[in-house]
Amino acid sequence: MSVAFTRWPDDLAARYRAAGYWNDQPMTEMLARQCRERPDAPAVLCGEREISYAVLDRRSDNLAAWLLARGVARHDTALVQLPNVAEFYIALFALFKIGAAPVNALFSHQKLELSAYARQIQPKLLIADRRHPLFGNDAMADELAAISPALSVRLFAHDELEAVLERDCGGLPDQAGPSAADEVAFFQLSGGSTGTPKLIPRTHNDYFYSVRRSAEICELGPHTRFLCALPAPHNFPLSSPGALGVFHAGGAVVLAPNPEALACFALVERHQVDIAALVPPAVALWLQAAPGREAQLKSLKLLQVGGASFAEATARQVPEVLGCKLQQVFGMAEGLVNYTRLDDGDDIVYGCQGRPMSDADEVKVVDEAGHPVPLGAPGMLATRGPYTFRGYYLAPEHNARVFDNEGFYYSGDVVVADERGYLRVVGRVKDQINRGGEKIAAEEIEHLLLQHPQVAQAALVAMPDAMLGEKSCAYVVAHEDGLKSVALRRFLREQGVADYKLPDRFELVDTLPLTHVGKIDKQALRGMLAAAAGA
Ligand code: AMP
Ligand code: DBH
Repeated sequence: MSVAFTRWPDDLAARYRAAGYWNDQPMTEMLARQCRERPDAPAVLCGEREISYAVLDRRSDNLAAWLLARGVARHDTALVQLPNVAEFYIALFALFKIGAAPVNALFSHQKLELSAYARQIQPKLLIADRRHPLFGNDAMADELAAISPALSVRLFAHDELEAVLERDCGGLPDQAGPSAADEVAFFQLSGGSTGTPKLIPRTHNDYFYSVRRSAEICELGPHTRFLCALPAPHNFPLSSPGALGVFHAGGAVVLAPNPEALACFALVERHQVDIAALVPPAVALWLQAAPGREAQLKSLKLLQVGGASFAEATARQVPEVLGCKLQQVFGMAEGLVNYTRLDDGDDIVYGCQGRPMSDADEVKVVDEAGHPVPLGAPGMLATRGPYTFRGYYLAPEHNARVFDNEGFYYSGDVVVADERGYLRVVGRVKDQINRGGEKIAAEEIEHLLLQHPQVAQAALVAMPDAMLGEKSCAYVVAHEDGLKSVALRRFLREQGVADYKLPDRFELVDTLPLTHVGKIDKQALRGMLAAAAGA
């Protein structure tokens, strides 16, 4: 049986096909085409390794055949956690080739996140890395197998996986073949605003379109050398236009383990990188490190910045200090991606977050009652289109809250639109902290804190931070005096939550402010933090 998910209504699906947005091809097609046109061109540059399209294809065949022989097949699911290494893309294509749909967890994810994903997709396959602290021994894999009784195949980097990729399978067996283009290709991760991390089903049709259109807007081609320094599974460096956009265009992806400036500058110089994607805090580090090192960055033509609010004053420094053009990107793993265009004027490029990439993106900016606000006024962003999902996986109640009856998704962003459709992100209504592009669902951390025997009440809110834009602060009411923030931090870590979700600060208080309906007044808490920061 295929993976169940909320589909687009027939009339819209027909329209997206008729307009050519959906072309009913699986994403394996981009690799097949490069293997015909430029098999020996580099696809991935990773450390000292240069992996050509032919090798990417052959190694993903080898893995696909190995998986098929072990019973992993069409419509199965997989949990994959790899760092920024070539094997990430090899595994992705291998899974596409056999029609198995992965969740690609971030390498920073820990027990809680992985368990939550496993619970939802019930994977048959686990691909993980022995160098991750969770997978040094088999305890975590066993735990995942207890959550997902279907989990029968495990494969680990840094030894076994590479051996499987090297073992020549002599061509894919007949039963191989991707899932239909209108079925789930993989699950993207949501930054979330609820207690459990949510999954976003992405089909070949919708994702491939977003990749093709993104590659076109960013003018990628066989000349492209794209630096992927953000976590590879993230929607931005994967698809906006990201690595998949590069593969579609026949260029090469240069992998960096992280956005650290000096190491990235060296890679830019060595591989003549012309486009890179960063979150705002990483840009700040690059801006600091660049003076005196301009020569290393000479090949860089375009810096894409997205994931969190980018201050206009910082944005304006990009061309002068880094010697390249800026493109702002406002996207979401759920779908809609906005870009400033390469030929947009300065006021647009520095002053807003771009406009939707597709003519078929429908965007509404509405008030609390769902009525459109006047142009230029702030309102909630709602959207639907050929690559915006129609529902989180297995989350009917949450879906009922974030979709309206026309199928528009409410992203939780507050935006201002101008008459040309350009958007400025000015606020947020979702209960989320955006820590320099890493999203934290307040509720997830509050639930964990409430499991501590000493904690009576907990509220996580954003506090302004010069570097990250926002950090997180946990307000906690304890049952008794004497509870320490170190104990709370240790408790959260023991629960197995990713480090970036650990509160940057704890405030132990006697009471929490309440709204007139008796809910915790986060607005007031944020006000208290802002006042403290201003003082
Ligand atoms: P996610 O749902 O985890 O993929 O995160 C997407 C969210 O990140 C958006 O809904 C925005 O809240 C935020 N975001 C992404 N890009 C930008 C940007 N350029 N400026 C401000 N916020 C952004
Ligand atoms: O933050 C994001 O999720 C994001 C940012 C830029 C994204 O998903 C994207 C571009 O595609």
